[in-house]
Amino acid sequence: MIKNILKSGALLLLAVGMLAACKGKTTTAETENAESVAAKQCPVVFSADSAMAYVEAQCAFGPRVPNSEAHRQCGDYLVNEFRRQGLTVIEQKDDITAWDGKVLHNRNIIASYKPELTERILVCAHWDCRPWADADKDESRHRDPVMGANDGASGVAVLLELGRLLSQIDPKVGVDLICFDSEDYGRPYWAEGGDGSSDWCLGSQYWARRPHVEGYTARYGILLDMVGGEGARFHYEGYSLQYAQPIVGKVWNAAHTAGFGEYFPMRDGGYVTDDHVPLNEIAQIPTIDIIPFSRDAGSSFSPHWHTVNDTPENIAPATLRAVGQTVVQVLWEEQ
Ligand code: AHN
Ligand code: ZN
Repeated sequence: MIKNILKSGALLLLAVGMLAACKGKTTTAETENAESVAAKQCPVVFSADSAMAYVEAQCAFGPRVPNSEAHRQCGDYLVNEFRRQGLTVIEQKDDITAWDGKVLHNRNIIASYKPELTERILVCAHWDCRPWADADKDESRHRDPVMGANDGASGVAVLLELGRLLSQIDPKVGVDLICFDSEDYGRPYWAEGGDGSSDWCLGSQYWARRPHVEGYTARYGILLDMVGGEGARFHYEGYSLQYAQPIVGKVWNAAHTAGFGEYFPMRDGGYVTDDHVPLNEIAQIPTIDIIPFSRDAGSSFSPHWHTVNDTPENIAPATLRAVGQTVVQVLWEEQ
């Protein structure tokens, strides 16, 4: 709405006073104005409190491990919440056999804004929880499930808050918010089987081979994984640079424009096998991963990763906001 007014030259004078506090988007007049650098911020505010409430709502069901009652109930909650927001929801329910021979009742949930538009942006996260807290310092807890406040709920909470805001952001493209299932079912260290990489990301592998709409494509995709950690820093992820370097540039620039540059250092991180890999390699949609980078040895993304302490108390609303506002900025800039 605000954008439409600003784009109309005839209405600009009328709009200036009204929108002075709203920091409208670029017009010729504004780009020539010295203050226009700060004036590119999107006025729509991503709420940290709302996103935090969405983390808590998911965790209140318990660990959303595939085939569990908590998983079924949370899936229903996600579908209902996106529908309540006015989005069009398609569910992909299919049985997928995992590395251990178990049949997982996989449920990918796709919430679409303006499904009729062919130009689209995809934003995604996984919503399932890992059945095994196999990185816990207490070995006796390794077969307990992970609550997944950060590893699961955080990315989905950002998707839910984006769903609430999409009509205010009013992007000029369609948007698909995709919750992938069965990401975190990769083989634990004590088990045999699997090949160490294709046993992860089962829901996104399935979707990439069989998207919810025949012939589906998107300009690009953004994956959110573990976006709620205290003190998290998001470096450039390796596969994202390999397959979608311009999108990495776009998103990191948007973070800095939105005022959250300190969370997004413009430096290389590591390579992470995550849901964006099948999207890039199978669906051929250039997709980046926003995932925290830890310089520590090993593969820990945060101190609570794959431990029983990945709980809502250890989520920082400020981190959810930094990531969420960055994606809001990206969508708002999209024409
Ligand atoms: C591996 O550690 C193989 N992949 C990281 C992807 C992941 C796990 N994201 C959340 N949990
Ligand atoms: Zn995980």
